[in-house]
This record gives sequence, C-alpha cells and structure tokens, in this order.
Amino acid sequence: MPCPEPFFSAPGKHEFQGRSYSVAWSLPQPRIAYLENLLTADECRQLREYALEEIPATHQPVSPDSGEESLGYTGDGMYADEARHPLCGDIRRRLAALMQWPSNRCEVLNIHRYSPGNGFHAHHDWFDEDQCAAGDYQTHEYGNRVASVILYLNEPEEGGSTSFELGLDVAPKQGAGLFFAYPGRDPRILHAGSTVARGEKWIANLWFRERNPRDGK
Ligand SMILES: O=C(O)CCC(=O)C(=O)O
Repeated sequence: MPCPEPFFSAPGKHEFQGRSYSVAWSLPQPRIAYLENLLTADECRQLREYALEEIPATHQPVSPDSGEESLGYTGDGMYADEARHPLCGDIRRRLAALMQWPSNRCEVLNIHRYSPGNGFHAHHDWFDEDQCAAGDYQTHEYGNRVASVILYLNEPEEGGSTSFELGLDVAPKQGAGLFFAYPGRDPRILHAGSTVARGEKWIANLWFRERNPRDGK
C-alpha cells in the first residue's frame, strides 16, 4: 500500500526545496523517523500564539463532547483555520511535499497544549473498523489515516515524552517532528503522550489520509 515517506532517511543533514533538515534517527519497521528543524523557533511561537487565541482562556479538556477525554486525551486543542492563519496551510503543504504525499490528503493541523498533569493514554491514530464503516471523521471520503507527524512546538520542563509500546521514548525537541506510518492499521505503532510533570507541552499533529475524493479529477 503506498504511504507517506520522508524524502530522505539517512541520519544527518539534508536539503529539500531550499530548506535544511536533519534526521536524528530512523527505524525501517515499523516506519518511524525523528526529523529536526521541520519548523523554525519563530514558526513554533506563531502556532502557539495562534492556538492561544482559539483555546478558551479557562482550562477545558479537549473536545468535552467527543468522548476523547475518556481515551485519556487531556489538555486543550483546536484544529487550525488556514484562512485565518495561512502559515498553518504553508506548513501542511511543505510537510506533505517532504513526505511525498499530496497535500490535499492531509488534515489541517491540530494544535494541542498539555499542562502539568495532562497526557494521552496509549492509542492508535487510525480509525477502527466500526468508525470506518460508519463513515466517522469523513472516512468514506478520505479513507483512514495512514501516517502522522507530531510537531513539537516547545519543550516541557519535565515529562511529556511520546512513548511507543515497542520500547521507544521520544523527548520533545522544539521544531522537530516525529513521523510514523501505519498502513493497514499497523498495531505496532501504539503510542502515548506521557504525563507532563512540569511546564507546558505544545504539539501540532499532521495526519495523512489514504485519499482525497477529488484525486484524479
Ligand atoms: O503528545 C504526544 O506526544 C502524542 C500525541 C498523540 O499521539 C496524538 O495527538 O495523537
């Protein structure tokens, strides 16, 4: 099954479309890669500030009506409105190109703030069979998620790693992105956001879908 894949994977520095990136490390199976310099410090700041305008000032669990909190996803989150903040669309298109995937098969950025005590229990980013059968999350139109990039917009003071059940614990580095692919609902990619002990943790998720209904039109 075709899947997003970074343009380069050897550890070290690479150039792509006039920007420099580094691969800190990369695993072939399941496909996981930690890429640095995906965002500048200024872009990270702009995304955090934009999200703060949208996130209610009072502390709210993410999507209180969606049941996501019962999955252990706590903190505050929002989906980017690219018309209001065009940088979010620029980043989506830039990362889609880097991952060699059509940008119209990527969801808009999902920005999330974890405060101390917040985290996300072990989960998969893909939608299960029942969700796909019901067409939840526009799965009838766009298919399932097949890959993710978690962009780290800052570094928490303590805690807040992204932790994979297969034994990987990834510390957030500002501007870096953790790419992982899971075509066909690969169960090995079970992961969690460890509880933030001190400071805040900010991420932006970019999720890649199988298709776009306008493909080929
Ligand atoms: O916060 C993290 O490190 C993981 C986030 C995550 O898995 C998600 O938002 O789906």
